[in-house]
Amino acid sequence: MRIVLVGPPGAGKGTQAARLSERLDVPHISTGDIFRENMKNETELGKEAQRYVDAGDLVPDEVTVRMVKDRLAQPDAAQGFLLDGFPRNTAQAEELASVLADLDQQLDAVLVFEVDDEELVKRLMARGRSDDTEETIRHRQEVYRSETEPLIAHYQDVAVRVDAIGSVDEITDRAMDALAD
Ligand code: B4P
Repeated sequence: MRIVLVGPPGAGKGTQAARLSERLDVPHISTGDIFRENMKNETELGKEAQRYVDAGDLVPDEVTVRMVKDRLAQPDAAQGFLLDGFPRNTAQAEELASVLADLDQQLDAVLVFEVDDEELVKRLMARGRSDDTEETIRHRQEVYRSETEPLIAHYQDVAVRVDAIGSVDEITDRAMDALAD
């Protein structure tokens, strides 16, 4: 299966992607995790990404797309993948479409996680990652509304909405049900 997870920051994409990738036996590819790993190890990519992640801005498409193309070229992604946090704007979606077209592949589903803003702030403040300050969270929400939300219409043929409020187990079950439909 080739699946994309879309949702505002704190919607639980990372939480659910880890569980879904295990159930579906496909690799979990999180652009946020790859950036954080590179920032921790102070690689060139990490240094390039740091200021954008800290500010809650999107890392430039050129950097992000190159990174995702490299990851998708690895053998474990040949039979399927769960993309968590990519694409995050229409330019990235077009790049992904062109990579998949070259391989004669297509997306099976785009899961859209829905959570209201107040619940998102509550979750992220409780987590307390370095980019989880109230100001940065609000900014990431704005970036989501302007850059990422238009993807839902872009993917209307394969998009499925998932109510992402409830227990982690309930949401996994809803996502699995949505994929089975
Ligand atoms: P991401 O790593 O994608 O982070 P996120 O959207 O904030 O988090 P996510 O939705 O995965 O929430 P999580 O499961 O952790 O992005 C971080 C930054 O990286 C971006 O701001 C940007 O700078 C950069 N970036 C990433 N991808 C990019 C791209 N494609 N292009 C450009 N830049 C990019 O859950 C959040 C919290 O909620 C956790 O504490 C969790 O325990 C809790 N939670 C989860 N499910 C819950 C539930 N059901 N109930 C209560 N709490 C729950």
